[in-house]
Amino acid sequence: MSVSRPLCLVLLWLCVSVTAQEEDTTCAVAIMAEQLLSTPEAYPEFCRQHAAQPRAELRAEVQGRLQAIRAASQDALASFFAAQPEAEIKDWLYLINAVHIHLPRSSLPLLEARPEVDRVFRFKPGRQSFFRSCGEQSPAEAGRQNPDLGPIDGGGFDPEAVEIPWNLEDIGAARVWKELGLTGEGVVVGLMDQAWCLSNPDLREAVWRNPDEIAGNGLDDDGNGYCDDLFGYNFAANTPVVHTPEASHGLMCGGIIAGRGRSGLVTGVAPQSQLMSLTVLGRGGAGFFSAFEYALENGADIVSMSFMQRRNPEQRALWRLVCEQLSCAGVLLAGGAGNFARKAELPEQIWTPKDVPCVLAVAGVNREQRRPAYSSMGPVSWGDVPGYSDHPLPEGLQKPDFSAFCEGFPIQTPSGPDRRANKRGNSFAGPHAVGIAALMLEAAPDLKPWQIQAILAETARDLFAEGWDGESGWGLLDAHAAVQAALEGAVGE
Ligand SMILES: [Ca+2]
Ligand SMILES: [Ca+2]
Ligand SMILES: [Ca+2]
Repeated sequence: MSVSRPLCLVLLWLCVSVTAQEEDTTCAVAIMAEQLLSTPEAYPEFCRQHAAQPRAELRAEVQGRLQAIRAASQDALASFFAAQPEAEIKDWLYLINAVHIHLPRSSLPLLEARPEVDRVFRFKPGRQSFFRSCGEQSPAEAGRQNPDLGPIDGGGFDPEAVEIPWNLEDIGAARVWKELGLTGEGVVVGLMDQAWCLSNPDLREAVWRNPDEIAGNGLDDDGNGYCDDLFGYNFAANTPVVHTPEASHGLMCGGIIAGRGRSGLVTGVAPQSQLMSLTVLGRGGAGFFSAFEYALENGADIVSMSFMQRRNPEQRALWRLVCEQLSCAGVLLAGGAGNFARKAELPEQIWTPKDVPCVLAVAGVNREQRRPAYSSMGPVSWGDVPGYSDHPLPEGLQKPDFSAFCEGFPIQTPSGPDRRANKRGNSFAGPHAVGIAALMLEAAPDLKPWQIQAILAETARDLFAEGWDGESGWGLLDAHAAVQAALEGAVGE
């Protein structure tokens, strides 16, 4: 029994030092100086100021503010591009105000010297990982297609008609379905992961569909910048194909969030939530920030992130900025805390983006509520990260946030649940938290991400040393207590 491979996935940053032998054109990502959150204190201050604002209203307001900030930077950089006709803009994001450019190497110093520009990252063309890939599709990818799922038949979810495995009972999800009648209905989860089997019988009705897009006609019918994106998008391969008929990490994680038990055995914490496919893993990983923006624009409430990036101070700062700005717009981010306890020393066990304060980092426990030896521990430090330098050691930042089950329960395969329960890793702890958050959002749709984080911490069942500890965080998640608190209006701090 081995830790499922992507659980210990290390996505190597593809930033390279460009040598004199390389071609004259290079690829750069310029991070603009102007951002919504400009200091480390700006995020907690934003949370305080917007605690009572309805989440949908907040989402629209923040999106507008972010777009206005980008527009101002575009105006300011117009003279640079007018003087550099060979510079080609590939994409411009607003969630983090940044532009992806191909330009002559000789123009780089001019770009770096612009007052509007904060930092410039140089990459090999086609190898940056923030924006969606602009590389050529491989023949294998070009031959793949999404399945025709046909119309959604609805059919509801009856918790009395399905077998419920121990993890869903012990985390308190079954009580939420049976006693509170909540199943995650109406909540959209962005599954930031590998391609997965959309035609799985337990999940096909959980597949989110873009209501204004027509698949397979080669057109961007809804004008959102993505052609044929009926189920989401594959940002790593730059194609709308998010399906694979094979078993995958994405399918296993999606099953823990939304598996709805058509085969008689339910696997999902929130069995009537929807899964929007945000395929970023593949080809080493690409398009993470483009995928966040897609999630925001297309209605995702939560993004599940069961992956980790190697820690790098400069890029940790970028991830923190983009995650905090997405949280300001009302989108919750969560994932497993990692499987590096035997491979790394403290405080290096919880990698990016689960080391970001607003991102739920979920450690793992087994059925006996013990910590497996691989489960990453905290705290983490931001003391050496340029632009932040907060949460220094010895106290550090309290990560993980809490714990969930990470092994010993049925996992989805393309044909349905596998009862052998032989997969393990914290990639499976994270989706438990995602599912509980979906139940909470059905109960209280205006809860902001930071309020969900606080309620989950307050209602977790304490494990190990009293109070927060570096092994389990605030303890084992309790879906029933968390949803009950959400219903009672305990909005957290
Ligand atoms: Ca589209
Ligand atoms: Ca289309
Ligand atoms: Ca404890």
